[in-house]
Amino acid sequence: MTTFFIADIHLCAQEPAITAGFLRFLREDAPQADALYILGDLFEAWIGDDDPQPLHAEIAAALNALHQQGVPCFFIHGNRDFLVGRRFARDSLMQILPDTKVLELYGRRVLILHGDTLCTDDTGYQNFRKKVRNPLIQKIFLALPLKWRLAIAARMRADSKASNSGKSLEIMDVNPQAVINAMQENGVEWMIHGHTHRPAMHDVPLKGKTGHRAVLGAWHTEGSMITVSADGVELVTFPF
Ligand code: OKV
Ligand code: MN
Repeated sequence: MTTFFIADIHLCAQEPAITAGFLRFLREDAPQADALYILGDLFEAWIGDDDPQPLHAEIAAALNALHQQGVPCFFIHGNRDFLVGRRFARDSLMQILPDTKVLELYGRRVLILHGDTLCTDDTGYQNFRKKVRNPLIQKIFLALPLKWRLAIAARMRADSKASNSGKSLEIMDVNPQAVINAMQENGVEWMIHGHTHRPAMHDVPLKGKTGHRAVLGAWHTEGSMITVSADGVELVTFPF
């Protein structure tokens, strides 16, 4: 009786070792879980469900196969794959959740989210987010020909790489008050998120008690997950 959480796999055609590691995880590890939650940035980029990349169909098929084995899969959008939509959800059988969600797991209330909304000190990113998360702007972008979307996205990634190189590590991490606010608004003592690529377990000072923040690692050279069971919450790394 264990629920698995992962995030920041950042799948892309240029990183076949990560893809192979993720497919092995879905085949060999994930079938043991009660449910699998993917907390964003499953893909390095996403410009619409109509992108004909073979990688996308391969991942949809593998997630679909996990569902057929009785393991439901849930997905929260990340800052990179926020355009993953209904068609990919249908093909993969994963259920797309809202950006924040409170789970009741083995008697524990757990807030789950990608984590980018907690990085409130990065005002440049939060301004970018407001624009690309606007439903009207998304509708217009998705109506463009695939070739235009590919070109726009490549340009945006190149620009972002250039601007991030000037940002400090503190700006890119979560804001401690944003963490406290999110936990108190949702009445939880546990939070699980990814995004920062800083896997760790943190204590959070809440009114009268200590909360806990579990942070997932990115899948660079090994896998990272958080398991939740009646016994507790654990951060686990494993080779591809
Ligand atoms: C994802 C990020 C590129 C960060 C563009 C409207 C707009 C969506 C989009 C294009 C880019 C996602 C979808 C990508 C995340 C970047 C660069 C920085 C910090 C529009 C809606 F504005 F053009 F109309 N995009 N892609 N970045 O390449 O996957 O998260 S992406
Ligand atoms: Mn992210």
